[in-house]
Amino acid sequence: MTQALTQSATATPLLSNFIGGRFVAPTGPTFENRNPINGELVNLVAEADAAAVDQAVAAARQALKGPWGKTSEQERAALLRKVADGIMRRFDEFLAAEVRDTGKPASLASHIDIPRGAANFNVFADQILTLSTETFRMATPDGKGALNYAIRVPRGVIAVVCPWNLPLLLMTWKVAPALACGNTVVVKPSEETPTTATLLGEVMNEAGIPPGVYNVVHGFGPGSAGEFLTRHPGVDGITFTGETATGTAIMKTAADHVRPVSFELGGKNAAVVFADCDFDKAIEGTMRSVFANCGQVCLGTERVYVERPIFDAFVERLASAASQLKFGDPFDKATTIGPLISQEHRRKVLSYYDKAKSEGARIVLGGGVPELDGAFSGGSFVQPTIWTGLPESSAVIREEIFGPCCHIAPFDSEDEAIALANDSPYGLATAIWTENLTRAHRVAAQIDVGITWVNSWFLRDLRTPFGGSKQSGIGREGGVHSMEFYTELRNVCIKL
Ligand code: NAD
Ligand code: 6OD
Repeated sequence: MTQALTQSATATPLLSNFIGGRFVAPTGPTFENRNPINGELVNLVAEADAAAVDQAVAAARQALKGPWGKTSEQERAALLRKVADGIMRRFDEFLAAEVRDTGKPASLASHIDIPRGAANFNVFADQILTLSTETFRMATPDGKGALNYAIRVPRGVIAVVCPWNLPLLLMTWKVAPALACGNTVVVKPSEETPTTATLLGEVMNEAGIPPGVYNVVHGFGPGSAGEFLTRHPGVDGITFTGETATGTAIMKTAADHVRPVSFELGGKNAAVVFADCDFDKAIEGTMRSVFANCGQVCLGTERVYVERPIFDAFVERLASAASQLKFGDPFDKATTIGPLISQEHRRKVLSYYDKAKSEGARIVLGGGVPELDGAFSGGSFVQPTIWTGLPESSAVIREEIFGPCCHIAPFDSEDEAIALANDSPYGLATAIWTENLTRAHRVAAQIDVGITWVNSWFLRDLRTPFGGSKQSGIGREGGVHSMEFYTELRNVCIKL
């Protein structure tokens, strides 16, 4: 990284806020960014105080009034494609930064996080060029009629508040459509993963995005940059991905000045495996849905329901496959699972491992901390874990853990499987495994979630509606649905 990092007083590199097209000299406190692989200090990060957030919102407002506000859809689409190209040109830098911040295997980040970061810009560049609105002709008493047509205008300054599990992917999933629609943004990346959002500032400048269109402020939630930003009266809309409890807090804040929100929140997702599934495919897919990214995917499976005739075989095969997951250097191709994001998150996940044990679960696999040699002894690793035998009322089955673990329970009928899958305050995603497509359609329509995969998981067409039901979110993003949030419709009525 070149401009985003400077030398701090202690000689540890310092990551700056990006405001008005510049990396600004820090004025306030700093916080540490540590590598979850080994606990080593990666760099310090400049925490944005209320004044810095003010500056970022003012820069975003100024840019709306400047040349950005007058760009055509075609011009914005061309600029977004340059941003996508810029990410791909600096692929290795983004990869190294994402791996350092998250500890995830480079094989995963190079396959999902970084290419999706670029793809988000290309997809919404396409989308903005095909966006249409409605028109209505109406009769009037004088017989001459009137014509109504709708136009879309940008919402304004958008606050983008992001989590740490897929930092670049989830941030650009919101920034790209916001910019495509002509908004300006102030991004608050997670305090755990501040780097790729900052690096993107350099790419924005290289691509010719005007100063102030894309801003980044670093810090925490309450009493820090997250709260300063979402509370700011200069923000016209808030898009947030993170925990349901945080969404609740932000929604209360958004009520002041009546700001709209788009929320992608937590999940406690079920997989439903019927006896007529392709067994190998179901095992392979469930391995990914439970353990990918060390279980830190909002769409991930933490509850697996398996039809009784194949229950024992499924448990045994999944445990056998999961026991082969390999910890290690994230850049080693043999490494298939990384650490959790932080020691704090490890304490949370391990508290559920303890709870499962004390509630009498059968621990089929794992349940603790792996023994790793010196290089990784300071890392926040936990064992991949599989349980059976808990009652559905257990906190382990009801609450989102966000770790590499699942509980597997048997079912005896389709209706029972649907009821079990739906028995959750969350409603984000589900995966159904069956070779009977009539059953797949029937079951998919009855599961209360935003996204159902049949015989796959996390297979994404970015034009489709993405979001959660119940406490898993508000609104849908993706394709035209993103455009609905990032623009406001105005009707023009012309008397003929
Ligand atoms: P989090 O809610 O703790 O933090 C997310 C962001 O919100 C961070 O940037 C944080 O600093 C900020 N924040 C925290 N409190 C705030 C406040 N009061 N005001 C303003 N900002 C505040 O979430 P996390 O731990 O970073 O991410 C994991 C969670 O995200 C899980 O629950 C996961 O399911 C969810 N998630 C959901 C989706 C989805 O698409 N539905 C995608 C990814 C992650
Ligand atoms: O693929 C996406 O667009 C998306 N928002 C994925 C979310 C994953 C959650 O961890």
